[in-house]
Amino acid sequence: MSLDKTWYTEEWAGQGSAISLKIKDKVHDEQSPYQRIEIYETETFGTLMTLDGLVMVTDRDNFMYHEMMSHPALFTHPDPKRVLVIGGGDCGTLHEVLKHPSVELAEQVELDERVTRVAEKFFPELCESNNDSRARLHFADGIKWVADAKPGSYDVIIVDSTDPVGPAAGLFSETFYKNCLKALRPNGVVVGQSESPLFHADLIRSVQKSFKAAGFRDVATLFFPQCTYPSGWWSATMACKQGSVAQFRAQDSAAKGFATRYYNHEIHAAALARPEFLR
Ligand code: AAT
Repeated sequence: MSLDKTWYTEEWAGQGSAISLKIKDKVHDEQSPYQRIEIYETETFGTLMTLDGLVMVTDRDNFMYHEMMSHPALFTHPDPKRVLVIGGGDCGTLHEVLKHPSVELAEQVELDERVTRVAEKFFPELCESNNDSRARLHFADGIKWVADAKPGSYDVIIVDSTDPVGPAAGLFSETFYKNCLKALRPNGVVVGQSESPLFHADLIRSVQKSFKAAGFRDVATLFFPQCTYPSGWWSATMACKQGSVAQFRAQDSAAKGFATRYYNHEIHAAALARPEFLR
């Protein structure tokens, strides 16, 4: 339901709250085999993509999400060379991953090819690295991809998925995490978007428990702002096969030779601090 037709409104189911963005125009609307993909031009957040009526990405604030989904995991791994991104069809996470010079291969496995094709047209800066010789774009189910992966295929797995309903539900399960553990090399790190700390604390606890039950040695949740996602506050939960997720290459991070707009080594450390209600 919209306030009126110049506003895009996403009601946050069961939370008695919503976000509204003032729109100038709707520039694309299609039903793919998997979901409805809509693109709006907003007054103050640039281009907006929604999937089944839910905000996926806006020009103005996607950097916080994409940077926090990638750099903490990549600076936790001692030497990330082979990276798998599941979902992430707008290619924003892939773009961040490819900023790391150690990365030799970055594979993205997105269910819906149309999300990527539409992003190439409307979010060209997120898709800027799609032709990097290290990037491989596959269009397939990430759950099956990981189940079928050769053991020890990846150093880092990033699960940049939609909310835990429909085809993404299995990306939040212990079985999937077990398959991630198998697909990772010995120093492997996995990170998945884990929804809003304020609205979905139970989901965060269950993701942490499932990573542990799947056999990961250590688990931690990172917290960061994401103003167009439900509650405006978001999380990513990271787990490692060995060592501790609190240990990261802080010096390398401080001396990173690439630009970011949110992430830095201090933000990384701060994002690992747990609010009292989530201890
Ligand atoms: N980069 C921020 C955008 C997303 S979109 C997440 C993507 O996950 C979608 O393009 C969707 O098609 C894809 N996806 C869902 N299930 C699967 C699956 N099983 N295998 C592969 N890809 C999948 C993240 C949005 C966060 C939402 C916040 N409310």
